[in-house]
Amino acid sequence: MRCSLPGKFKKEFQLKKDKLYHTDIAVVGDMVDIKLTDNDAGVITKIHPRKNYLSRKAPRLRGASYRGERLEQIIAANIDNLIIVSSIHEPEFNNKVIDRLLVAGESSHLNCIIIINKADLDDEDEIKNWVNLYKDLGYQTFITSIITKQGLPELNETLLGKKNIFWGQSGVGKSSILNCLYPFLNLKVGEISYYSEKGIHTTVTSTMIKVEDDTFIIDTPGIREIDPFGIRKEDLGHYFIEFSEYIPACRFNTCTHHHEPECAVIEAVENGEINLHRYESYLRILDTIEEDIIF
Ligand SMILES: Nc1nc2c(ncn2[C@@H]2O[C@H](COP(=O)(O)OP(=O)(O)O)[C@@H](O)[C@H]2O)c(=O)[nH]1
Ligand SMILES: [Mg+2]
Ligand SMILES: [Zn+2]
Repeated sequence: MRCSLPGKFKKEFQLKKDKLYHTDIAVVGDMVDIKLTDNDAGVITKIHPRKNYLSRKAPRLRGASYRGERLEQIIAANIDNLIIVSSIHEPEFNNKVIDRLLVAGESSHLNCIIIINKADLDDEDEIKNWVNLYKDLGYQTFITSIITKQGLPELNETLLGKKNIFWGQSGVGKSSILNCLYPFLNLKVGEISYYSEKGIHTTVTSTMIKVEDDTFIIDTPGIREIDPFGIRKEDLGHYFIEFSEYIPACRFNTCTHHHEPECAVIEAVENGEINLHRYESYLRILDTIEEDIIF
């Protein structure tokens, strides 16, 4: 139902420890109360508290002056599954993108599921080691193909009765997979999200679609990057789920597992208990967290 959002909801800011955060007022997935103004239109009167939400640092706009404050952009709320979609080739498999999305999902308390698509392009079973890595970590991991239909029935089962948000690089096959599962969606395939020369992408809002009773899909067209919001350096390790058991044994409780002496995480990497690729992803993300964020 088409609803308007009264002005009083529109400009809300939240003050947390001396810093201002913009809060997106009503987002995809929010539960709201509405008042009917017509047979098929209404006004939002209340937005209910969120069970969880997925957010990212708002992209920097050219010429905008940020005086230290960080803007949080909420993408969707009250989600069950974050479906991280990747492909074996075209585009080439990229574990660092998966790990970054896992951090976003873990820090937002979502159930993370990994899809590795385009299995039909994997002649040599190159992907096996990656699949085993994520399965061993405990993530449900599907290898799929829209050509052979491999993995799709199992994926379908997993989505049932849940609110599922699909995320991944452009071209990995998100729309194609959704079309296979739910042909009536008729999503456009092969659409490259548009970026202007200045690197600012056009605003495309995500939408939530009911595909079966109690089963919902959120597609995120045009949103390419996710830079997790509000994670401190010393907390990042907790979102690499296999690090958690080692972290308490680090000498310093603010250990960032980077250079500190007697770091149990680094030890576990050195003796092969933590996968080196995962640790490299960790270091890469750690490097992008700014020191001066105070929460
Ligand atoms: N070989 C192969 N190609 C696929 C598969 N899934 C999608 N594609 C192709 O990959 C391209 C991008 O797909 P699309 O669904 O638009 O990706 P999206 O950007 O993630 O939504 C299209 O040309 C699809 O036909 C697959 O399983 N195997
Ligand atoms: Mg698409
Ligand atoms: Zn450490």
